[in-house]
Amino acid sequence: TESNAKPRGALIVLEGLDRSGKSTQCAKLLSFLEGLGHQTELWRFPDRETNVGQMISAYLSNKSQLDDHTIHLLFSANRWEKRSLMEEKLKTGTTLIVDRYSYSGVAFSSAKGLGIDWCKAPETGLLAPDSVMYLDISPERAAERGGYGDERYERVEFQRKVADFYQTLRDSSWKIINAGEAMEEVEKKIQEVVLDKVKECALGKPLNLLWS
Ligand code: 2DT
Ligand code: MG
Repeated sequence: TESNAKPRGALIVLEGLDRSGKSTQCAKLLSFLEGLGHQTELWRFPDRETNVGQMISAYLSNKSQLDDHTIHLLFSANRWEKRSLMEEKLKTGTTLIVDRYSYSGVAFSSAKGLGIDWCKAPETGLLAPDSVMYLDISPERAAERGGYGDERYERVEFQRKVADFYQTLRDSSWKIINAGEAMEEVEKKIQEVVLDKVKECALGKPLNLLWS
């Protein structure tokens, strides 16, 4: 059909602890892909621009208190409200680089003590990434990098728990990138992975759903 004529974009997700370098690498990846002429956008979750996102932002900066289940569902709702636009962008050929996704959702809430299956449930039916890259760094090493801000979750002991849940969540398709290496090395590794994926998607790799 007409709508299948255009090669689709790839859904690329970067995950990792706070201060693992995700945002820096996402920005570098965006200019790399744009430089090659690929239609690309950089997204991030939480998306603090929406109404739901503003509630999340207030919670993260300790301006509001919410039950752990409630904030979990808001993070999920924040992805659901972007789902149809995400699908449309991918299907019309835009590659999306996404800074945090459902894995952050599950890892952070599980680290607070919520059941992992309960955490995964509201993510079911969201679009599955074509590639998950995990920027691997120890919580101690991450904390040394200019330290944390004063948002919720930015504490070494908590980040250690988050790292354990990321371990539990990851499967063999994840690319584990050593984020302790020089920025340029990390950048090159990410580029290799992404170029392969962008090609696969353009050649018709089907878009899948979480968690299957
Ligand atoms: P940033 O510092 O990247 O803005 O993230 N988080 C994030 C969750 O607890 N659940 C989620 O679903 C997502 C996407 C990770 C702000 C903090 O929010 C956490 C760090
Ligand atoms: Mg942060």
